[in-house]
Amino acid sequence: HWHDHSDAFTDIRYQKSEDGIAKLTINRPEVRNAFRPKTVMELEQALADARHDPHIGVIILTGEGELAFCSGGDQRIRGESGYQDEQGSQHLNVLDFQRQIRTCPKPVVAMVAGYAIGGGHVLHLMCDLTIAAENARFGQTGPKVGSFDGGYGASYMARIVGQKKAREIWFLCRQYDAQEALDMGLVNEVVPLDELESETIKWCREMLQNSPIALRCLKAGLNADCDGQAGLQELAGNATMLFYMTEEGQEGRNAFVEKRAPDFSRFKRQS
Ligand code: 1HA
Repeated sequence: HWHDHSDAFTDIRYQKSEDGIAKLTINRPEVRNAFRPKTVMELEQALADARHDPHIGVIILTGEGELAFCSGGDQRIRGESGYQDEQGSQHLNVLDFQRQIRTCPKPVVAMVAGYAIGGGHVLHLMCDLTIAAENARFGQTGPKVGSFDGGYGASYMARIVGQKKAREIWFLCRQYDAQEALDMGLVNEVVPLDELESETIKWCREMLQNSPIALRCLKAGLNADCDGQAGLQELAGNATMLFYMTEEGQEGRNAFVEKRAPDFSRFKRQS
């Protein structure tokens, strides 16, 4: 079912299906799929590829194995100002990847078995949908390990679970099981572990049946409610794309290229 495109990668696996699904798998099970800067750079590269591949309609983000989706930043290589790469520079580059998920015009689905913890929990939050296995466990650890994500990790979490619950999750650093996550609206569905991938693919295929432009405009509209000017940019970008697809929009370009005055008179003024 999956074609492999992982050759350039060490920390992730990148696969595509014939029917339009891309799958990004964090592949560091020995550290519960914690990410280092290289992991994040590879995820960014794969997600950019999936976004720009016209055959891909939906993207799955997951972790290797049954024990973890992702346990956040690799604490072994955390330096004084970020997570250290192989050249010694320090990064918090997962924030860029969060925005990349957010602004990807195709749905991104988190497929969670085991732990989605810390920065790994925020990654599942950023995804449009989350399908969880019964063994999934969710939570933040920042205040325990000397970190916090006050960006989307706080404000968008509160949009999902509400202010009281978001403060509980961050201030107490408890872990929540799959059923509790479902009750909070943190995940869309809980399934037995051995059905996790088939159920996730079923959800993906249902979305693949629907209008891609409708899905991308809805994602932009749902984002715009929380994302201020960046959200409006995304929404307006879709409006521009649709305008470019009209004869009225194309008349402006044609007139310029043909070095004549544009004639918009044949286009109806919509009421
Ligand atoms: O907050 C941010 C950011 C905020 C703003 C901007 C950027 C950010 C970027 C990142 C982050 C963060 O992610 S901070 C939060 C970092 N993550 C954590 O605090 C979670 C740490 N891990 C755990 O709590 C637990 O390991 C676990 C609940 C995920 C799993 O527990 P379990 O099943 O009991 O396994 P455990 O024995 O703890 O772990 C297995 C192995 O994986 C251990 O290594 P070993 O003793 O076998 O050599 C463990 O050390 C390793 N491991 C697990 N998580 C991490 C890790 N190694 C490095 N980093 C990890 N995050």
